[in-house]
Amino acid sequence: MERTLIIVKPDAVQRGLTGEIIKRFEARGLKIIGMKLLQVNRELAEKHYAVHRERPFFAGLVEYIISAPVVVLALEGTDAIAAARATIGATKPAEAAPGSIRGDYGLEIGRNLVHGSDSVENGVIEVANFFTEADLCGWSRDVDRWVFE
Ligand code: IDP
Ligand code: MG
Repeated sequence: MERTLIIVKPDAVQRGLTGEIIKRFEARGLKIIGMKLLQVNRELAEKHYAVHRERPFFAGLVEYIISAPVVVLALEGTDAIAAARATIGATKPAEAAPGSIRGDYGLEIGRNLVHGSDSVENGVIEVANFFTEADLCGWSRDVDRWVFE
């Protein structure tokens, strides 16, 4: 089972799309093992996006992510990383496929609604950046045998 960190970014929360976005991951079969609303502080934002530190958009990206509350989720499932990223869509919303979150709700790269981890290793690291093990709930879902073979 892979783990991925999903962030419903400030623009999505402000636009009232939180439920719509969570619904898509949940309906896909990904299991929510952690979820909270928080306003990210600068230190955590810079840590989360450390890989982009040298990029010209880094300062604006940090300002965006700390500007208002986000909802973070830890999701678990078979191929959770690839499945979640496909559900999210391409980084540039204008290029994201219709049916994906960014393809249905976004226009600009700087307001692309949602984050999803990009590798198994980063999924583990990013979940740990936002959740303690005690925050996570390793529950047994009754429908799991109808989702996981
Ligand atoms: P991803 O979110 O699809 O994984 P990344 O390349 O990891 O995309 O970039 C992280 C985030 O940084 C993007 O989701 C977007 O919010 C922001 N970003 C990336 N490139 C640009 C850009 O050229 N201008 C403004 N923001 C950008
Ligand atoms: Mg990324």
